[in-house]
Amino acid sequence: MYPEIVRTSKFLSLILRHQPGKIGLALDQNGWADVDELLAKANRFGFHIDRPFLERVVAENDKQRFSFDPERRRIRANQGHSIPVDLGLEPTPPPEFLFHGTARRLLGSIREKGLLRGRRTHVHLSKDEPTALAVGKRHGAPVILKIRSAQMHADGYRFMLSANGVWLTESVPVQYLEFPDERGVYP
Ligand code: HQG
Repeated sequence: MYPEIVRTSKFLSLILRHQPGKIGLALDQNGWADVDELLAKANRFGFHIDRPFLERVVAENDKQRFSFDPERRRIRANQGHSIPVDLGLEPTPPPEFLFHGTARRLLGSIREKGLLRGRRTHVHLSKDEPTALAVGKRHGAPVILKIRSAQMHADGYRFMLSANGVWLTESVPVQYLEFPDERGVYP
């Protein structure tokens, strides 16, 4: 993404996922912010965005992190929230396996506790290994865990698919995780 789009995408992620109050904004219970209000408050805060540029940030976003409502009057983040919002996503049966990219140094804790959502509302899972690898690299030397998601679903765990293709669940107990050996092969 063009650097100014990256910078604005990061700012919008902060405001629309974590800290709307930083610019005096409030999200509704479904995570929506009024576009005119967002633009006015961002500008007053000193972060300059106009409507055409916002349209570009949404359209050209590498991960399609944001959506407009059908009238294009409101905007929200598609996933990644730490504040509780109801995205209205239907529980959806996942594929047989999903993947989670993380850092090697976190494996001890993950082996003990499974995957926990931390400060976000959900654990985020990827549909393929390349995507999981990119997520894991954000945290350090990466490792990809394989999740027996169909088995989890059969055992009563709920999964949801975000508007931008990220799988969300509340936690992944350790018995559904497969850890790769040193060659990256799963047992
Ligand atoms: C780890 C990005 C220790 C977990 C990505 C991860 C994603 C544990 C970190 C989205 C643990 C949380 C989310 C345990 C989990 N002990 N560590 N028991 N359980 N962890 O950033 O999944 O670019 O909150 O493995 O692409 O890395 O922002 O979650 O390493 O879709 O749009 O705790 O954020 O998208 O880190 O990333 P994060 P994530 P955006």
